[in-house]
Amino acid sequence: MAVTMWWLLLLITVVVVAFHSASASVIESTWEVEYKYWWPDCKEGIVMAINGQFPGPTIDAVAGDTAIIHVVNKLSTEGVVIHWHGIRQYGTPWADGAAGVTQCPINPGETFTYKFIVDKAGTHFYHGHYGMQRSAGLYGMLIVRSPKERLRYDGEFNLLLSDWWHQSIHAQELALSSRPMRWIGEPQSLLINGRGQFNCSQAAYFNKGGEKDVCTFKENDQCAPHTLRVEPNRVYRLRIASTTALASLNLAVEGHQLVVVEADGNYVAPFTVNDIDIYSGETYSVLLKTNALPSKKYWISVGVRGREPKTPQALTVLNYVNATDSRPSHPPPVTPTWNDTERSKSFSKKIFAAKGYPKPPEKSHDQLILLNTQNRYEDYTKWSINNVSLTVPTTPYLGSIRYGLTSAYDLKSPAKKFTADGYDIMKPPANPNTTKGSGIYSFPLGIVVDVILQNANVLKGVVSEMHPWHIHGHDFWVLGYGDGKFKPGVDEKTYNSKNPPLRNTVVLYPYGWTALRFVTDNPGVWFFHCHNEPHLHMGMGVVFAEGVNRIGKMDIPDEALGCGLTRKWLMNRGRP
Ligand SMILES: [Cu+2]
Repeated sequence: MAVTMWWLLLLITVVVVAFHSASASVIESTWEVEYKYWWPDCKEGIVMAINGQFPGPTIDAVAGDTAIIHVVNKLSTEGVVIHWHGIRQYGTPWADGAAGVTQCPINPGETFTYKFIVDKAGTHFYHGHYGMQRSAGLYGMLIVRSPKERLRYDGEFNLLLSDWWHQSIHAQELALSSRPMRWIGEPQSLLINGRGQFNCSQAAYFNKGGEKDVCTFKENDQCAPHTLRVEPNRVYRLRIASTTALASLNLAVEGHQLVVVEADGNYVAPFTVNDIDIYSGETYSVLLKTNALPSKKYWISVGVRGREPKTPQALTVLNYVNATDSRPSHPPPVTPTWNDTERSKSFSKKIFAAKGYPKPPEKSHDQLILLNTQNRYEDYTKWSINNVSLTVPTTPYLGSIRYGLTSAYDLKSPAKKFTADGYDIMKPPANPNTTKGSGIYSFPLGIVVDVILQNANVLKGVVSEMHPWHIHGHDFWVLGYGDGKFKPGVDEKTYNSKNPPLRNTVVLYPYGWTALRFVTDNPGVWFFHCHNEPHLHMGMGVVFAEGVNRIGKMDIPDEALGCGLTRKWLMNRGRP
């Protein structure tokens, strides 16, 4: 019965999309990806630039538009892909841009065309999804406007937040995959729209550094922050996205309150705060009223939460048109204490769906309880889910399933629950050894799946890290958060079934659990993983296949599958 209902909903969605596209337009561009010298934090480094720009160009579309992006790989020795974070790719799973999952990396010198419908209005972004290329700066904003915008505002700004290391991603990848693992450490700088300041502060004037540590960048420098210029007594929409590799962030605009109205492309019931927490993979829109004293300037500050911050705040300035000061005449806001987890939880728990959003289905058909652990595998450090550290295969799952190439990955699925019932999440693992694998979870279409993410202590010491989990191809309802070990049959009763927010990224707090629910309404193969770049690199993810028999009939462009066993299959196609 429930299954039929979801099919009906899916059908309606398809009809609506088809209807809308009659009036929609096409956004087409060619993007050349290459390494380039750049000064993101006033110190020379190497970034992955798109058409010579860092961050990459902003896509500005209207829901229902078709995006056609020809990605030209101008890197001399490595592949590349681009993932459209927040776009569900209904009917085009091969355009999702996850290397090894939905496509082969684009070879040096070659071009791959992403063609997909930007189905959903909201604040999104795009980024590299091969190796640690996101951390090398391969990212940009993806704004999708609603033809029926319900928010009222006078202007808007995009704030794309990231963290930056001076060590190249190649050195970082090697360090993390060495035995013993060499930790990459905390980022050197935080960037706002690709701009930060290393070893100096715009606010040194007000802290211990004094005048001598004040940044001396010039207005046109690549690291010079962009000031947000506003008029008094207006409402501005700040579209904020975090594509950090590691850092959990907190953003505040001094002297102004923020009304949170959107999260991950979904409207939320508006609530007012002095600052917001934002985890990697998340986006928010906040409304800011310019009702402060217009003759003053105000700091916008971004600082680290959740890990002991060794990285200074990123700063820029909110400037009213008639302000005259050269810089704010007071110190910037202080980022809340990094380890005040209760404060972070209370922010997460303020987020509810706006009126008019569908409630989650009442019951689920399947449940996964995914234990997140840090482990060892032959003295390598790994992150594992239910004791399997994910190794993404050479042949993309989407292609191996399409053509029935069963030797391309482990056919055995990982466990749906962690088998050792007595696992003590408060202590380092009693048996630190883990396994590696490429097995996936397979679901029929039109069912409701619950996932409970369970956190635990890391290998050593009394530490449990935060993990922002991101799903491809879907939004999920965030049903709830809890402390300690999830109690099946008991903790389900605490779920919010009334107005849980729909999101594509959710944080798993230290020593706690997070529960979410989604509907398998999108035939394809979808990554679900920790958005923390080093963690994903060390195996922290799982893969969902939905509607395997539908995948078997899909018309996947051959260009997406020119590697591994699918390449071989395509070369021999039609031959005996
Ligand atoms: Cu993680």
